[in-house]
Amino acid sequence: MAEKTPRQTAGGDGAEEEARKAAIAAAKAAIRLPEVRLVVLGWRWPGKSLTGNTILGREEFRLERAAEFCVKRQTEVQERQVTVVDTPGWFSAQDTPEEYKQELVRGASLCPPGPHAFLLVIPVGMFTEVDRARIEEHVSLFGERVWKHTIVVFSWAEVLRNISIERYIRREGKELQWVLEKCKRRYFVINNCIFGEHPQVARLLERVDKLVADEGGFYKPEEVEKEKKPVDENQNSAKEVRELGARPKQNSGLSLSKAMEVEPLAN
Ligand SMILES: Nc1nc2c(ncn2[C@@H]2O[C@H](COP(=O)(O)OP(=O)(O)O)[C@@H](O)[C@H]2O)c(=O)[nH]1
Ligand SMILES: [Mg+2]
Repeated sequence: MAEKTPRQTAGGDGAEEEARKAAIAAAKAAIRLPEVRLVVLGWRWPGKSLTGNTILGREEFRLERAAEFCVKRQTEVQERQVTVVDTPGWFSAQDTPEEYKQELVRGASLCPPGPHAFLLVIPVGMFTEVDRARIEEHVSLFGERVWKHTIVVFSWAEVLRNISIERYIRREGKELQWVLEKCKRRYFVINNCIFGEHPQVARLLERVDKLVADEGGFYKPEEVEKEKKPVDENQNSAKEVRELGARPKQNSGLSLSKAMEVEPLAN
């Protein structure tokens, strides 16, 4: 470590300022979180739980259509303590009962002091205005700041076959673009057909490092509570718990092909 000499401090010229900026940039680039806390979001059945398993490298989350509660799991991944909170998600084609919304929001407080990133899992396929609106409705339950900590994770990417993810995004149009713009075009293509040792998990965790460096920390659930109006308990009169026979979100007409490795993008 170079010591600061009196000459350097007294100077205050452009060179010193440049050096200071370079040091900050280097420190930012070198951030490697020893502990990573993630919350997985999305509608039901796009592959949230499987994405959680891919990240943890173990079958920690059950793949169930009628999940009702958030589940937290922790393990060491590449010398980091990684926590994943899997959430039940929302219904793609019907209203989400208030109880489920509250459970969704609870997910963020399950990994104190707060998640570094929310992984919004979107299956590659047809993406409609309804999908966009439902993402907006449910992600916004965490407050506007949640977008600063959100990374879109594309699942079912093997259906793309020879189409690049960039082309897919362009082709899907403004609804999907809207979601990507909300999270500063942070996205990652995960291959859930690959289980175990694979560089994709390290790359995803590096994305989280970068997000934390860029956005200056993690998402704090309590700050968002202040930002939002308190939930009116009286609104929640419909106490009956509806049957959770959620159907899978229909994927696009793109046919499922042999699994291919989809490299995460360098952006
Ligand atoms: N081929 C393929 N199947 C997937 C992918 N992601 C999830 N699945 C399957 O889709 C179904 C739903 O996955 P799950 O993780 O339980 O969805 P969740 O409801 O969002 O948690 C399961 O049968 C998974 O095996 C993927 O990327 N590719
Ligand atoms: Mg699940």
